[in-house]
Amino acid sequence: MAKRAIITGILGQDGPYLAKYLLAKNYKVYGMVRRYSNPTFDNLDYVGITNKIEYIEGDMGDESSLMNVIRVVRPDEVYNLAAQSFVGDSWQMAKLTTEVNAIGVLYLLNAIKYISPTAKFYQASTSEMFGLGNTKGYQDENTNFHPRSPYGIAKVYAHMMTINFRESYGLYTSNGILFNHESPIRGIQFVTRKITDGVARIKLGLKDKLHLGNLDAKRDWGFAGDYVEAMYMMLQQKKTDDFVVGTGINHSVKEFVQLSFKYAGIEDWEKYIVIDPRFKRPAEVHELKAKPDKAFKQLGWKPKVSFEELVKMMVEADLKRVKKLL
Ligand code: NAP
Ligand code: F7E
Repeated sequence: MAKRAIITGILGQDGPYLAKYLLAKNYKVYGMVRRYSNPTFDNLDYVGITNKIEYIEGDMGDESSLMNVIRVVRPDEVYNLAAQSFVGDSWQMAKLTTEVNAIGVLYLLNAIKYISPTAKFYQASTSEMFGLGNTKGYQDENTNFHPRSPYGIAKVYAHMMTINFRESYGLYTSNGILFNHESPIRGIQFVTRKITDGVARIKLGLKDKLHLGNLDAKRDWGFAGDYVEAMYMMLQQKKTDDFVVGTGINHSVKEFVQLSFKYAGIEDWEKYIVIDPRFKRPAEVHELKAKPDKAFKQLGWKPKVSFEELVKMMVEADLKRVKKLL
């Protein structure tokens, strides 16, 4: 019989890539969606699987809806990707971010514990939990957490609760501590998509300037399509565990900007950039760089798409998309 997987956050960036990966492995994939007035399936359309998913309603803020999802699906695997995932908004929406990203995970773990205790659980943890954590120039599974945003703080709660359900009740629960991963279907607020969309609009004459915040921040950026493979691999291990997933190489926002303009054929990029305090954060995470040795060794996972290939892929996709608007 086909294995059954539930993906929460199916309409976001990672959900469609993971669903496509699991469908290729013959899983029956259920996608949890919250109630919408006007749902958009654009990201699933982009990867070409909109009609291959079974949709089920549920909201991370509503415990009984999560109980119902687990009761109806009786999953073998649960991938919890749902979140208020934009760090920048989490100061203005700290309570909502906590309810969805922290308490929602407790609800989901409880639903699994009571209804489907043999289901394996993947939690989307994040490098934002490290924040200013002790660093030797990189972060790995032993690095301290010192989150800098309500987003990061809520994710630490969910991370620890995921470990606690493993230790207290013997559930198969695993945290993937993923560093930034991007793609042509990345949300438009995140800096990479904001840049590649902005560059495409500038190139095609629809925009004059690109307003950005801190250009010196450094991130370890990889391709989302590669990272969902690590999520799957974590749930296939004999022993449940937590893993850092990243490329091990970081770049500044400025480097991302320069390269994006270069791929669009624009050399004098500086004249298009406006440094805008509205996009600076109350507390910044200045630099993140993964040391993903454990994932490389234990999971046998490796990223395939380089930083340069990622930027090129995103610029080309946005040029194509923006051309259709002309
Ligand atoms: P994303 O594009 O923002 O997708 C998140 C999804 O969660 C959206 O589809 C959203 O639904 C859904 N959601 C939000 N609130 C919800 C609620 N109350 N109930 C049910 N669903 C809700 O995020 P992503 O980039 O795919 O990331 C996936 C997960 O990995 C997130 O948990 C994120 O925090 C974590 N993460 C991401 C990265 C990264 O670099 N991408 C790195 C580390 C960890 P709507 O479509 O309705 O808004
Ligand atoms: O910012 C700087 C900003 O919003 C990256 C989420 O997926 O990855 C993501 O969080 C950096 C920050 O991603 C702008 O200050 C400069 O230093 O693209 P971002 P993030 O905050 O790293 C982690 C791993 C997650 O878990 C999250 O869910 O870029 N930056 N200027 C800017 N950022 C934005 N958004 N907009 C700017 O104009």
